Amino acid sequence: MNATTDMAGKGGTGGAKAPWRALVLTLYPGMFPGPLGASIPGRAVEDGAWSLETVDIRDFASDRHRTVDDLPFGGGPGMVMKPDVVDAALAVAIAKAPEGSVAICLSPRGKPFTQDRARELAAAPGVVLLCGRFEGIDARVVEARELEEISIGDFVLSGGEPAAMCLIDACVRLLPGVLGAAESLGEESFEDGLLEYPHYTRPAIWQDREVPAVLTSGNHAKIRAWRRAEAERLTAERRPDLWAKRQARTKH
Ligand code: 9D3
Repeated sequence: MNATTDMAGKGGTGGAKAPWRALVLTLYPGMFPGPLGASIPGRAVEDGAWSLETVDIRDFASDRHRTVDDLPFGGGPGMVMKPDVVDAALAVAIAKAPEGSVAICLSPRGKPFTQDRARELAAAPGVVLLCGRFEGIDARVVEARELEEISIGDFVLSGGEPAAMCLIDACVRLLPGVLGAAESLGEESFEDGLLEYPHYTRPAIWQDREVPAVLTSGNHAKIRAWRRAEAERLTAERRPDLWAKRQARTKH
């Protein structure tokens, strides 16, 4: 037995745990890692907390033109990704993925992505993410592979890739050891369904604008109360949906 097997499962800091794994199926593998190679997710890859692998869907086309799409049955605009090609790519990705990984299709018709789902996916061994292009993917392959369809919001992207990057980013920052202690603590205070209060730093006067006087008063009880009131005001104003939920929950 060597040092590595000795440490297995001991929860030490020696990187003994298998990395969280993201396998991304795309027609544009060159878009990755993109923003996931920088900042927090980039550092976390270097630290061995997670890994990213792309699968080029076009490699699974079977004709000499490497066709991945075809006309929609029933007519209408645009093209549809072929089920046989997408399924062959999925078979390879799922075989590579750790047991228990969650298979997802990024789709504008999917269920809205949430922080709760990010927490659940971060707790899984990894994800297999199918990025659509054209009008969409043949519905039969989504059904046959029991893919969970996820959307990142009510706006139209050019494809699933930027949505996959958002999902991965949201999960990766929740992996153990990825955020520093200070960043993790900040997390909890804003998980009570409120938007954040506004932030200020030096200089105390900038372009004739002063920092709210309470923040330089040294009265920490008053500062806490001001921040809470600002958070509530902003939430009620900008996010009536969140505000209503919170009112129902806390019965103020
Ligand atoms: C006119 C019909 N369009 C649906 C709104 C077709 C269409 C537009 C854009 C089909 C796919 C796309 C590409 N978008 C995604 O793949 C996507 C997406 C999005 O556009 N918004 C929010 N979340 C997501 S997840 C994947």
